[in-house]
Amino acid sequence: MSEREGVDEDTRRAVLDALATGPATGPELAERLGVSRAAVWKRIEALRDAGFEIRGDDGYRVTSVPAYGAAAVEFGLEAPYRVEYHDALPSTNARARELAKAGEDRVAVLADEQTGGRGRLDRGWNSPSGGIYLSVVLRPEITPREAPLLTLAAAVATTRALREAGVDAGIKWPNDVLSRETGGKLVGILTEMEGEADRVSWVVVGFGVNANVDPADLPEGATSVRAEAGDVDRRVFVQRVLEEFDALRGEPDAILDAWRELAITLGERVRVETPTGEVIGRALDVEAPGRLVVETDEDEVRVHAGDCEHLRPV
Ligand code: BT5
Repeated sequence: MSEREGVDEDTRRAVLDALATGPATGPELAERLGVSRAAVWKRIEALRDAGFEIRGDDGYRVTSVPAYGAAAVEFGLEAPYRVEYHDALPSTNARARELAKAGEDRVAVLADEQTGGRGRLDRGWNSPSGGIYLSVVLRPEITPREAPLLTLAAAVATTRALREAGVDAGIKWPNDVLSRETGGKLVGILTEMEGEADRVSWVVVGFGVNANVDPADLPEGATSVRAEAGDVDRRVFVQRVLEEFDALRGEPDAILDAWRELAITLGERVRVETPTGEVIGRALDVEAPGRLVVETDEDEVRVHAGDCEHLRPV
């Protein structure tokens, strides 16, 4: 069950945002937000129930934030997303698709674990408790062709958050984030959408981050933040991902520049399995909306989608 049921959504978020900026008394909050004192009090009590410690002697002041959860991630979040949290879900992307089909926008679905996590091409995604499973619902004004840029932006946002957490992460085209130390996969991104030829109706961008989990619970070739740099504060990590992702959205040039800077694929010899065959050569560049430019023995080839493997130089 989500934490928001039965509570007025605007008041809920407004009280959280007001508390994040500093202490305020009940009457001050009521006046600033244009609601009754009873509504403010009800909201404060609901936050306490959700695990916040809020002192009330000299104006309400947050003295402790719960480790994880919807309100915990929304508290101090500098990006316009409502957060929905579940202890367990089959797949946060599946839940996000439901919300998208119901017309929602700018929702971030989070789960502590997934029981039916999905990768691309219907592959599975191991999702033990302690990882980060995050799916963002958006209704951007873009064409379906431009949607891969969002996947690149998601990879950039996660890589930045990982580096802030002390992990030496880099991006492998198109959407894997790996450890540059061990080569293990830390993050997978799955973008799904619905729309017509010229207009996207909604996009769901799903992030799977091997955060505070043991590599023994992951497939071979995977690593985790815990193994590379020690446990991370998932609340802060999710906030940073959402903030970086939101800042990049709608800035195609900034996305591509940032992607190039964080990529480990450019300059490498690669083998890319595409739907129409295999391409082997040197990865030269990435172009909008996410094509990889590969220099083969004969030609320069532009690859739209596929699985990419880095080869040793010959
Ligand atoms: C991906 O697929 O890398 C995209 C994964 C997206 C997962 C997120 S979690 C939140 C949201 N909800 C979902 O249901 N999905 C999204 P792909 O490139 O196809 O990689 C899948 C392959 O990676 C699998 O076939 C395994 O070999 C391997 N794999 C599975 N779980 C993994 C893990 N936790 N870490 C690293 N590799 C894994």
